[in-house]
Amino acid sequence: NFSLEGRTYVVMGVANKRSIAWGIARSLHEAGARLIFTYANERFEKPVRDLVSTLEGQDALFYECDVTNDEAVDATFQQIGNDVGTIHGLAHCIAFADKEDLKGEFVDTSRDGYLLSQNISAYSLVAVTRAAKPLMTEGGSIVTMTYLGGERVVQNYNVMGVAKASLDASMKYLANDLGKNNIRVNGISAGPIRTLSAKGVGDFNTVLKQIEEKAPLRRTVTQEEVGDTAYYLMSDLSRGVTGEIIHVDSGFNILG
Ligand code: 0WD
Repeated sequence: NFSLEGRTYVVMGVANKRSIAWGIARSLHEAGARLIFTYANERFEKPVRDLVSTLEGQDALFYECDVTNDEAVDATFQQIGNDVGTIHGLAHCIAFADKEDLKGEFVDTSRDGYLLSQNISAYSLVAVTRAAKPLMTEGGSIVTMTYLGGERVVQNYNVMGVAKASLDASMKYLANDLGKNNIRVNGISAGPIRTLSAKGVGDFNTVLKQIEEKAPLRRTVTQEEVGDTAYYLMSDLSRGVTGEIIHVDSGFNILG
């Protein structure tokens, strides 16, 4: 039985209906999960609540959580613990870099720009995993969102590629630490999808077109397809899988 009925998952990073986090939320909802949403600041509260109100029968909870602030992260998960007790997993769908660092040459990246993207896009996984761990008393599954630009050079991805490399390595070290608690940690490497964050990447349309022309499946992927892989990673179907990166990218990563 691979239903998520009776399980609770935290989804971090819904900004709007195009967000990958929203695709994940819908897949987990359809599998019967109870959902908890966190957003970076109060600006996102109403839009996120409005979106979630479209999920029939979902008794969701909402919390503000700026992942750059350790106290905020700890306080959020403490509050979640008080409100629901045990959680069974967490979807980390958060990244940020200055737009000016997502074009031109990587060599021009400033120290501040580099550290900012590492802070929000990579260290945040460590901080939220540490805070969520005490709530995963029955074991659990943590899923983070990564991209091919962390494995090899992708034009314009620059500072975010380096942040994803750091995120990927952090995911593996966390998987090693938390395995003894029966908590699995994995990444989904999604192909390019048009979202708010993707707007910041220079020449994104060319990236999408390249997938349509060259990827084995000859099409881009959807938030729903990423969501269903997250569902697999949250469910017991994937119980032997940890420290892994699954590419949901129409096969683009196999090309030389
Ligand atoms: O092509 C794509 N869209 C891909 C995205 C391909 C492969 C991977 N990804 C990754 C992204 O790098 C990111 O890790 O998927 C994840 C989700 O990205 P998304 O769905 O493309 O982007 P979006 O809908 O913009 O959500 C990202 C959210 C932020 O939205 P805002 O509007 O605030 O930029 O990350 C969150 C925020 O909700 N976020 C934060 N959350 C908490 N604290 C923070 C913060 N400090 N900063 C950003």
